[in-house]
Amino acid sequence: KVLQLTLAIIKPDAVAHPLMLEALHQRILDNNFLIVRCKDLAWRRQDSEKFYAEHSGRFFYQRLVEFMSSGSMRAYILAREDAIRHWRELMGPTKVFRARYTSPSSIRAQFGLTDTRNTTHGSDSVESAQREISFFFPDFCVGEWMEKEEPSFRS
Ligand code: DAT
Ligand code: MG
Repeated sequence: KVLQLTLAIIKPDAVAHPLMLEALHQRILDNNFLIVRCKDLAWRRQDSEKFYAEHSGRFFYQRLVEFMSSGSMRAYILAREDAIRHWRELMGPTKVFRARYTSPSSIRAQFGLTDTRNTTHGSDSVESAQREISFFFPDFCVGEWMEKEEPSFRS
């Protein structure tokens, strides 16, 4: 099994509630993800616009950009076999009400407030994972990490 990295974010709606943040952190550990990097940060509006540039023009873009720069969030680099797919599965569908119907035990079903305030983010492909990891952790070098930190991981 091949180790894969993904970028996960706990969004401002969840970080604002310490117990929710704690529950989500635990959820990551309980699902066999290795936490490679973790940091708390807040975006300026322009960071938010840049990160979500692919959605500019969509009806929810302004709302999304404003929300994502409204408070602290927590970003993770997570490692696991098939990490991208597993994390997205754990999050559930983008839309909270769909999540509640189709994946009631998913993070977005349990904690999401609205389709925009939906608790977490996860990369959706190998390419976006690479882009998003360097967006948040510009100094992170996967080769160096493999070599120096000798990750042993569960799968
Ligand atoms: P995902 O976060 O599941 O990858 P996405 O990339 O399509 O979903 O959209 C990015 C974020 O934009 C999403 O997490 C919340 C917001 N969003 C997407 N679709 C929306 C909608 N129909 N209404 C409100 N917000 C939406
Ligand atoms: Mg997306």
